[in-house]
Amino acid sequence: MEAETPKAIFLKDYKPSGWLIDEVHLDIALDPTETRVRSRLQMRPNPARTGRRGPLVLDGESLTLDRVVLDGKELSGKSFSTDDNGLRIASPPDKPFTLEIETRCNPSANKALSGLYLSKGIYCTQCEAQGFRRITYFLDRPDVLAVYTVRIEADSKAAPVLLSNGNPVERGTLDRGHRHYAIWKDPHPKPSYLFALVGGLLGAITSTFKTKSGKKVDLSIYVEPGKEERCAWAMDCLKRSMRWDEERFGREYDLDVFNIVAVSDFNMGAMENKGLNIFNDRLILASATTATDGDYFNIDRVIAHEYFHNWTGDRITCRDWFQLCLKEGLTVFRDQLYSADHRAPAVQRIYDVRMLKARQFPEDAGPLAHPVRPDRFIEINNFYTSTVYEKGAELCRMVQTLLGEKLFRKGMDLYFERHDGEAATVEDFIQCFADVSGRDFKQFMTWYSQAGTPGLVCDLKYDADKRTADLTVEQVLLPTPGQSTKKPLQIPLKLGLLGGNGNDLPLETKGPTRIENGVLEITKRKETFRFVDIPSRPVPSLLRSFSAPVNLTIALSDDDLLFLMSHDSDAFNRWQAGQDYATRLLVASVKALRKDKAPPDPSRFIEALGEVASDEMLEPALRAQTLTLPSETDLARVIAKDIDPDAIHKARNTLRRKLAQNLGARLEAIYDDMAVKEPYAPVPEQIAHRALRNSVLGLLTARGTAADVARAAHHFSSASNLTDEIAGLSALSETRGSERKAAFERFYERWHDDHIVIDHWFLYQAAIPHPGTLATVKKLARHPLMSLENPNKVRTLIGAFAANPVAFNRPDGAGYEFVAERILQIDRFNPQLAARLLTAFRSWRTLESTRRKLAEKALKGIAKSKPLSRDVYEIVTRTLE
Ligand code: 0A1
Ligand code: ZN
Repeated sequence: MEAETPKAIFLKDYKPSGWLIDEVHLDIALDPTETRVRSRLQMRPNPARTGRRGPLVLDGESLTLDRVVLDGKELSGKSFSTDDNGLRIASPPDKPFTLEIETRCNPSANKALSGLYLSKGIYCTQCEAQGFRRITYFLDRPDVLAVYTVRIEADSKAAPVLLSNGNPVERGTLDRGHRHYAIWKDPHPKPSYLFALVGGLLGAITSTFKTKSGKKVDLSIYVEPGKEERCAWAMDCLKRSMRWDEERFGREYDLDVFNIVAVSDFNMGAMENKGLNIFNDRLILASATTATDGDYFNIDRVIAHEYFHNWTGDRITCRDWFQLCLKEGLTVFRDQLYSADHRAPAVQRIYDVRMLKARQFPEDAGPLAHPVRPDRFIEINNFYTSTVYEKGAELCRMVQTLLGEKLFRKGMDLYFERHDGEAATVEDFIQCFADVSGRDFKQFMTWYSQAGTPGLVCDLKYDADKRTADLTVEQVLLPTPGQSTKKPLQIPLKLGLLGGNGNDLPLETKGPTRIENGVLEITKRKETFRFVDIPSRPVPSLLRSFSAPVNLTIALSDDDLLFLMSHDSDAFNRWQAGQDYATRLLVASVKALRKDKAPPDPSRFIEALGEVASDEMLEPALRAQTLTLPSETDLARVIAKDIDPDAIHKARNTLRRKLAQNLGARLEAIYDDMAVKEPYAPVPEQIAHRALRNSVLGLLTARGTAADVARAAHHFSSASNLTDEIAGLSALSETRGSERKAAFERFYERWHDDHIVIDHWFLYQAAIPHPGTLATVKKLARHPLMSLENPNKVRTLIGAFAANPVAFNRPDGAGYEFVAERILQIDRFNPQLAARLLTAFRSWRTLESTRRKLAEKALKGIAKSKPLSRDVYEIVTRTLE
């Protein structure tokens, strides 16, 4: 908690560290309340740091200091001092020296889950971004790379498993077997944020992997004893990830062992500590009855992500925290490519884009907008955002689109070769692509420094006499906080022009326009491109595969959209056309509702959707995506101001009901056709069938006849896997009868002993789109299985409630008040989690005035509370600015 107003740190102030640490020896004696840490550091002045060096300041927080020894001599109290932020040694030698420090910390008291803490009796660490300083005094910054040797000592019974980074070196017993120790050595220099340690009573599954050069690697996944059987999928994902990185990027693993540990209390999804990844257990444990297809997919994606960090993050790390996207954007891009190789690429792209638009676009359009590489922060933990991760990935993808896959790979090879073992910058990364291609990336760099989603306003004019089509493209770059004027960007616009029969016309441009593989390069604020030899008025298909993170506008008629829905050769854009049509109808319906007017007639859209849904030539996964209407949050984003969440909900639900009423027989046929007869397996074909069948189930249940509700109830109770069970529960959660209550009761009885599965029970109750949900959530907040100290539980109940547009935005403001109170409560012990929850308020200014005022009142209440963490202080002030 901060006594003074917290201060921002700026990218422009970056300076290399005055000292370097080459070697670290840690000796850690684990104890629940008094863990002793002895650290021996081989240090030297940094030759890269010119000018006066001053005192040596080591970062440290919540530590008890017992001893400081410099080159073998214990320092007296006069030669050093400590405060809340660290240890200061007044005059360190101007040559290499050894510094020994002995401290204690208290893992049981650590509810912030940063540093060393206990999760259900397991000692574990989380050091990114600045958790290492809560374990020992250190130069806790990513550009200080050292080789670590770690000795861990603990009670043999309480912590039979002792793990750290790198390779195991030695283990042994002490105190007649009551205590024991293990020594680990990591030969790869790494920054402190990649340090990890685990100690506890854990079960494990093991396997081996042979790398492409024939080296054997021992793989282990450690979990709560008794849950080993649920690790098979995670192990399979790990091996596929290891193989994939060899084949796709030529990256081989570089230690004798690779360990994964699953813990229940974790602030994020997982962490890429060198050779010892630590995971939120919901992203490891899976079985047919305890994990949904979505869970299986996320496990695969996150295991891959953390594994890929071994090269993009660990071997090459970040010079400073402003460069976070260097490892995160690139690693997300790599995990997206991996996922795309495991399912239909268009389905993966739809998934990526849905996520980007749902999470990043609202961030970029609101008070928390920041560049992919921010230039200032108060608390770095507030910048693990969708902008850094997902938009960061889009920037890497654009580099690939501009260069083509081959050159992109060449650039990546150069990056690995040139910067291995270094702490690099975004400039270093982009330079590699400039060097392999001979192209200039100067304008491209603006993507890293300029916040906000560019608008791309397009217009196509056809001239039948000249047989030309003129495409005008204008970039609309609105101001964002701290950036009032913007520069035009370099935008790869992938496109096609569809002729009368639906085929792509050859793209011939006039003049020096760059168009390669259907990609037009936009560089100016406004520009017109002429396509020649066009026999008849074409229908434009723009931004194919979502080739850039922009908001596209082009005036297309309903007929054009229907034409694209059925003919576009780009599967992504075929789906997009359906979404655009639905959005158009829904936005018009919301307007009509608020003016008491009749909504537009959706029958042509419904008919077209029916065609796509039952088109057996189309992959079921794509059909399922097409049947999923834009979410209420998507619609709010498009409407952008004076938002009435109730009207949006009503418009969307009405369209869903009409869809089911008009397409009833067809949907019922799909429901029957898509039933999976084989035993459950998380394979693409089954997943796609379940996805289509379950989205149809949702629509049919929205129709609301007794038979529809009975279908959902039967779907729920007869399910043989969690995917179907949850689909049934979710469908019933929006109905009003006794079936809903019975289903939630039954689910509770069945799963109350499983701390992961029961989260669905909390979540689906918190997500019911009704003002009464607040009362339910208040009651659930007092449920014995609920705990604000567990981040998953907070996200699943409070987070899901805050993401429920109708309930959170109750017109009386009680939803805001409830969430604001929880934020303040959580901020006392877990600032990161509190600050993340607070981002639920980020779109408050777009609400209609009554709600806007109430949200503002709740935010101001948070802002004036004392004490506030740096984390919450930063988010609340930016949100209100
Ligand atoms: N680097 C991890 C994410 C992560 C970030 C911060 C954490 O604690 C504050 C934990 C994990 C990743 O990208 O997976
Ligand atoms: Zn990551």
